[in-house]
Amino acid sequence: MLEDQKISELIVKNYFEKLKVNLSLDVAIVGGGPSGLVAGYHLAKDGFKVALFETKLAPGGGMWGGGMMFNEIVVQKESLDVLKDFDVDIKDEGNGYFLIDSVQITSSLIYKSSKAGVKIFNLIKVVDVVLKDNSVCGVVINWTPVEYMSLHVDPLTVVSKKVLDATGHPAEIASILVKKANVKLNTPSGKIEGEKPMNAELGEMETVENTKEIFKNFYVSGMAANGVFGGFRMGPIFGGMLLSGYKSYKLIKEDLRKE
Ligand code: 48F
Repeated sequence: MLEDQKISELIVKNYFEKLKVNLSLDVAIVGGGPSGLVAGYHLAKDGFKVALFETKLAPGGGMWGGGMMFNEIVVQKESLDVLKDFDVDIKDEGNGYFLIDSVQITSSLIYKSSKAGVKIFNLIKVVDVVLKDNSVCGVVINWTPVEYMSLHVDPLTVVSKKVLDATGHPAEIASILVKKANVKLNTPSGKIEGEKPMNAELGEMETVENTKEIFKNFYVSGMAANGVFGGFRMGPIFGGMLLSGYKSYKLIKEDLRKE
């Protein structure tokens, strides 16, 4: 016989165990778009303790919708190596352009990163960072509905050796850091430079170049990196996002191993 109470008990017990274990991390990833998911996948595969916080119900960020809701994405040949781990069908359209079903790749990134060991917490918004001795050492989280409804409810803290801002166009966490602590980032002006208009060629290059540690223990990837460094946007071509996620993984791994 199925007991209604037992079903609830199992969910509550397991969720709170998972949350408790993940209140202290090697890497906290903010945002479940393509760059955050690729970074998380590799970090978890290497044995680091990684959690990813996604404010929406479904992780995946801007990848589900392809271009203007046409659910196909374009990638360039430079990103094919990163795609090998994700087992997706890739259609060669010639001249270095490749096409992938956006639902297939997005679901694969989520599935594979979860299987690799990334603990994904959806419906949780990162609302602040923990700042101590001039370095970032954690994130501050709250339920998304609490934030949407502007309820006066205090958040909780997750400590983390490294934090990755993979929040896409708004570069939300870097913006919070500058706004609240007036810190100097590792950018030309020391502030958020602001995203430039569309230029796929430059945007794709820049998103990888701009993937960096911009403050002690605090990294940016994907469109957040271009937002912070003043790079161009690139629209529905996603190779740069995957490569940026991979670069952030390598940077964070090297820094964690040095410590
Ligand atoms: O925007 P998003 O997909 O990030 P990305 O990895 O990729 C960008 C592309 O999708 C696209 C593009 C490339 O052609 O221009 O835009 O840089 O995913 C960012 C995720 O972060 C979540 C947000 O809901 C989205 O799923 N997010 C944003 N702010 C927060 C957050 C926050 N404060 N806390 C938790 N999640």
